[in-house]
Amino acid sequence: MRFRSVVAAVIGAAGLGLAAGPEASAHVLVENMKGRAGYNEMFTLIVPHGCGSSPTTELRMKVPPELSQVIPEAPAGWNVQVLKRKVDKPVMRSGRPVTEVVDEIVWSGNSLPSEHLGLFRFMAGVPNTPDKVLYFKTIQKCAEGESRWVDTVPDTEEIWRVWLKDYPSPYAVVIAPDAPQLGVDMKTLAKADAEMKAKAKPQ
Ligand SMILES: [Cu+2]
Repeated sequence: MRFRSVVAAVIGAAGLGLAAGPEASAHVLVENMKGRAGYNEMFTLIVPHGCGSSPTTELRMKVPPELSQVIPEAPAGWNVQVLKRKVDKPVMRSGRPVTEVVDEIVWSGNSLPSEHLGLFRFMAGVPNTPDKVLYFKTIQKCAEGESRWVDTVPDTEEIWRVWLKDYPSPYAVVIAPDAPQLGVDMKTLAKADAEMKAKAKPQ
């Protein structure tokens, strides 16, 4: 039962069409499980069902420290909170040092029936670290009980082995993109911008 329910759940969630039955253990995952290096990427946390048949009332998602500019969406009827934490050493974000980073995103204040699909989106800056696995450990609180999707595998193991765990953490693997997000690298863009401004200056 166990292995088949994992496969059914993943196929259900990935296909977004097939919601796995309430008897399958609940899974939360990141759509596509990928993030393009250097992109401001749109991520979707997929909640294909609750804790057994109990509806989901809160999602608390840990944000990988490598991500920058994390901006969540509040689906209709849900509250969203961005919890921050102080960092010992300032880190660069958007070209300037910051001493606080986003730590968790909390969606709450609503009830998602177990037989309905929930999509919780956020945008985030993906680090330029291809092949890095970013874990989005998530605590799914339900009207009755909770599911802690926090199991991971060591970097030395293939990521797909996380599906052999009881409560696999949602994750996304950083991949090398085909092209820069804006279709041009930032250096070339900055140079063109400087040229444009120089031309515009009254002689
Ligand atoms: Cu599941």
